[in-house]
Amino acid sequence: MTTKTKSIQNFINGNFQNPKSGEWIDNYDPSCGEVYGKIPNSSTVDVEEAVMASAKAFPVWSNTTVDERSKILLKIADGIEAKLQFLAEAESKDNGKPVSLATAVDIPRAASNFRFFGHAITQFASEAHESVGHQTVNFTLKKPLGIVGCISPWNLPLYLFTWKIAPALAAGNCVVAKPSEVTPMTAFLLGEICNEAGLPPGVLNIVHGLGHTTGQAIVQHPQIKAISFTGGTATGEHIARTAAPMFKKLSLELGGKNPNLIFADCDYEKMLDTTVRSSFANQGQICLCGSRIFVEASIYEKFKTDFVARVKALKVGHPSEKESNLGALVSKPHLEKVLSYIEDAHHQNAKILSGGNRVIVPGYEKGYYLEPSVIEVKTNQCKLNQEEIFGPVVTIMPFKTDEEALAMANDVRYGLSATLWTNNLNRTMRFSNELQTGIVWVNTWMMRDLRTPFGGMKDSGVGREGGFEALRFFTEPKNVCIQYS
Ligand code: TXE
Repeated sequence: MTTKTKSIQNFINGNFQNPKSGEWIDNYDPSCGEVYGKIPNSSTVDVEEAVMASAKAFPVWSNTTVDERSKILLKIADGIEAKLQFLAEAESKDNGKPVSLATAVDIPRAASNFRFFGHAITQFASEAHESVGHQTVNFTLKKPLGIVGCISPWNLPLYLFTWKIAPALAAGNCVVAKPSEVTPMTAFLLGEICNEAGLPPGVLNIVHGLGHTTGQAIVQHPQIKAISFTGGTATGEHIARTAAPMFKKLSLELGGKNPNLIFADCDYEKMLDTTVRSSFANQGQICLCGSRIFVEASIYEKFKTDFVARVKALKVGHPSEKESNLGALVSKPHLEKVLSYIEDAHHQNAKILSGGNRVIVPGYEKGYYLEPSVIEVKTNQCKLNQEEIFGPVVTIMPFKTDEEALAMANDVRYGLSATLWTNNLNRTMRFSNELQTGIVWVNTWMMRDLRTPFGGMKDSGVGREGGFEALRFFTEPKNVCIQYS
């Protein structure tokens, strides 16, 4: 198998197969804007087959010893690592991200997800409660849910796909999963790695297709007990509406509009380096990117000059070139969406300080390249600060007091993460308590310890992934109360 593979297939019951309808969707290479493959346009029939395969595999998989499950997950991690370069190139071609980024971050992290949950399941203990005086002891069984659905987005394809699948499998569930139709390649390649690692047929089934058909079929299937979803907030709302009346467990990781709060007492150079990354890593297509930058007034002009100079030095280029800091955006519709926000900036009394234009990369003229863009806004209440753009676009504006900074940080519908740059301990503690976000980074960004709870407040979603939180989500706690005499 090579990254030049034209058609990818569904992975059901350990086999690769075409969609029953015989319908296919074009798969684009964002670096050149051309179709380079076909993916199954799966229907309810394919999803049904995947559910049947899962149902058949579940009794054995859920009773497999923790040691055995752990061993298989660790082998999958090894398999991903053994194909690091191959997978990184495939991810880059499918998504437009620099190969260097996929090699350093996406693929190693996908392996870490399997390795982490392979170990975590061996430590997933349950509590016992002795009721003294009643001669009873309670303990909690943690049963796998059965068949679960995992639906992932296009920005960090294999990274987020495995972030859901690994804990689901570790906990003894069987999985019907759908990667984004925009970036399906590495999920397809994972099937072979799972077979090589000895994952029994039917334990993981990967069905490709569109959200409103294939994804919808997964969400509404009565035998699928839980949905773990990462994607847009509007899609999350729709999924919640479908799944709630069926009383499915739901974990929704949705959009973000994260504040990056910069105080004059911070370590300036470290802040500047990290802020360039937290603004534009992965072309700004990470739900954790700090897209609203608020800077204390006393250093605002200096920051503006230094930041813009650093951003102008970033190189946008073909994802395979080592010097490219930014590759292509994921798709034409997404590029157009991001551009529409930039074009609208002048209606909002905002000023483009840097970037704002498409980049034409010689030899790849139809690729979806965009300059990293910095926009100065006058108010937090503008569209640029209130809506998730999800591209290489950040806004900057000054603030005078801690109270003003905190109020603006929280004045948005989203609540995923916040970054705080300060060396003041009292401010750190006050903001950590008051910021309405699921994650607060202080003097760092995107340092991920996989044991920590990951997720957002407000319209950024419900539930937490990561560590034992994920294993709790993918299990049903059952209390057993025994009275003795
Ligand atoms: O995501 P969708 P889109 C944000 C970002 C972006 C916007 C829209 O702002 O511009 O969302 O992106 C599947 N039932 N994020 O439209 O549609 C779909 O096939 C079941 C933030 O590309 O939410 C894909 O697998 N599934 C985000 C997945 O949902 C459905 C990352 C995500 O796609 C479905 C991506 C349905 N009815 C975008 N409809 C983050 N939080 O990191 C779609 N899907």
